[in-house]
Amino acid sequence: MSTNPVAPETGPLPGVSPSTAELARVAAERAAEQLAPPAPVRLADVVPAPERVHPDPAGDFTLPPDAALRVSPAGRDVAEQLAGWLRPPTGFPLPVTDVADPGPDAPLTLTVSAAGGTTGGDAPGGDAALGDEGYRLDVTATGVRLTADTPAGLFHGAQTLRQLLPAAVESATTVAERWTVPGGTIVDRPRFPYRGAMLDVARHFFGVEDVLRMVDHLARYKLNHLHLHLTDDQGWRIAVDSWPRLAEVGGATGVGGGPGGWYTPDDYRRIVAYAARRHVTVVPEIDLPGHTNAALVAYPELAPSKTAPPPYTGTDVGFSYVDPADERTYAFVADVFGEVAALTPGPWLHLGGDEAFKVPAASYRAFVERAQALVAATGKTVVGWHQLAPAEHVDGRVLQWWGTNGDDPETADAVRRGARLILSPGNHAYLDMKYAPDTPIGHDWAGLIDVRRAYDWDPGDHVHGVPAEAVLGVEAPLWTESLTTRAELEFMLFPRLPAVAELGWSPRSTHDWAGFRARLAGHGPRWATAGITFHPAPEIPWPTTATKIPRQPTGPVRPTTLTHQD
Ligand code: TNX
Repeated sequence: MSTNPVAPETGPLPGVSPSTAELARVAAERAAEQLAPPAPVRLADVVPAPERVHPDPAGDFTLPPDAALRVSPAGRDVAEQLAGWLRPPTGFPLPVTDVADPGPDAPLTLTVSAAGGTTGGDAPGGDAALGDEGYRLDVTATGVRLTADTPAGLFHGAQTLRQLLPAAVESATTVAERWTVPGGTIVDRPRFPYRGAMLDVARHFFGVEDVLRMVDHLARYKLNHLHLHLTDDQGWRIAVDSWPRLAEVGGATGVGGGPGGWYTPDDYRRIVAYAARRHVTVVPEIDLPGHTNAALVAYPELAPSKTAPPPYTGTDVGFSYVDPADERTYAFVADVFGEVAALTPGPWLHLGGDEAFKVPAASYRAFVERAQALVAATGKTVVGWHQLAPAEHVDGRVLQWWGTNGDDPETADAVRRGARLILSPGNHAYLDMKYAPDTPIGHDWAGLIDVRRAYDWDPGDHVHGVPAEAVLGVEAPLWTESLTTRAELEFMLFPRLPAVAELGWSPRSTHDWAGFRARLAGHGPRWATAGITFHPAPEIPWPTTATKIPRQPTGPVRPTTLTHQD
C-alpha cells in the first residue's frame, strides 16, 4: 500500500523539543505503517451510513481501462470532479461525455445524470423522493449508474462511489489494482439539512490552502456547511474596505504572538467558490459584541473607554466588547455585515453573541436585537450562539447550541418562539477537546471526547424541550487556541469528524456504535494514502498487520487554561 501521511509543514523546528505537530506526525506515521491492506470494500461500509443499502454480490463491477462517464448536462461538473479523483490512481483516461438522456443499460460506463424529478420509488424497499441532496446508486455487472434530482445529490453519490472503490483510489499516483465496486443498490438522503464544521481562523490564522483542504474533508463525509469564525480577540481575519484597519491592524496578531494574517476579498471569494463547487456553503461569523479586542485595537472609538487596548495574544475570553451605547458601533456593524454579506452567496450570517460577560443583560439583549435586524437588512438569515436566545425572534433565526448539559429553558423558549437549532454540544461535538488525558494538543474544559463520545448522542433529542423538527442539523467546531498547523487540525478532525457527519446524515435507525467503528476502521488506510493526518484512536479496530494497536503520541502535554461557562 502506498502511504504518504506526512504533510510537508509538520517537521519539528530546529532546536526545539518535539513539537505537537511532530508528535501528531509520528502518531500518523505509526498508524499508517501498521495498517494492513484493507479487506475488499462492502456496499454497507459507507460513512455516513446510507439510508438504504441492498447488496448484490452477483453485481460487482470492475472498472475497465476504457470506462467513460456519460453525463446529463446538469451533472457535468460533478462528473468532471469524479473523473478528477479517479484518473490519478487508475491511470485511466475516463473521458466525460455529454449524453442528454443516458440509457440505463450503457455497458461498462459510469452514468451520471441529474435527471430532475427522479425518485427512489422503484428502489427495493421504499418510495421516498431523493430530494435536494439524495442520490441513488446502482452497481450491476455491466456498469454503475448514479442518479439524483440535483447536482448536490449527484456529488454526494459520487463521494459514496469513491468510498466503494479500493483504498488505493486515494493515491496521487497510478496504482496497479482491480478497481472493483461492490454490486447492489444504495438509496440515500440526509436526516438533517444542515451538516457542518467550524474552523476558528481567528486564534491562529490558517491560509486559503488549508481552508480548501478542510472543505475537501467536509465534502468526503457529506457535510455541507463550513462555518468560518473570522473574528475574535486575537485577530480579525477578513478585509473590510470601509474599515481597513480591522484587517491591517486587527489581523496582524494571533495566539502566542504569531504573525496573524487575513483574507482579502479575493481570498474569501476563492474559498466560497471552491466550497460551492463541492456543495459546501460558507457561513461567515463576525463575533459580536464580545470577542472583539482585535477590532478595538484597530478602532478605539468602538471601545467603551474610547482608548485602544493592547493587542491580545492569550487565550482568556469574555473581557472585551464593542460599546453598545454608541451609535458609531451600529454603523460599524452595518458596514461590516453589508460587506461580508455581499461577498457571501450562502443564506447565513453568524453574529456570534457568546461570552459577552462584561455587557449587562439588558444592553446585551438590545445590542443583539439591533444586530439581528442589521443581518436581516442584508437579506441574510441570522445565526448566533445560543446566548442569543433571550432576544426577540427574527424570521428564520437559528441558534447554535454549544452547552454541555442539554438543559437550557431560555433556548427551549426561543425555539418555541420560532428559532431552529444547530447542535454543537461542547461535550460531544467540540473537536478541540482532547481525545484522552495524554492527547498533546487541545482542551478539556468540556471533558475528553473520544470517538465514541463524538458518536453516541442524538441531535434529535439532545436539548430538553427542543423537538427534532426544530433541529436544523449538527456542526463540529474546531477552535484553534492550541492548534497551529494543518496536521494538527487533521489530527483533531480525524476520526471524529466522520462521527459527527454520520449523526447529521444517517437515519437514526442506522445508529450503532459497533457497526460504525467497524466501518470507520476501513477509512484509516484511505486517510493514510491521501496524506491526511489522523489520531489512531484505540477504540477503532484499524486493520493492522501486527495485532498491536498503534501507540498514542506521547510527550509534553500543553497545560489547558481555558474555562468556559455556557
Ligand atoms: C468556547 S464556544 C468559546 C470559544 C473558545 C472555545 C474553546 C464558544 C461560542 N466560545 O471562544 O475558543 O470555547 O473550546
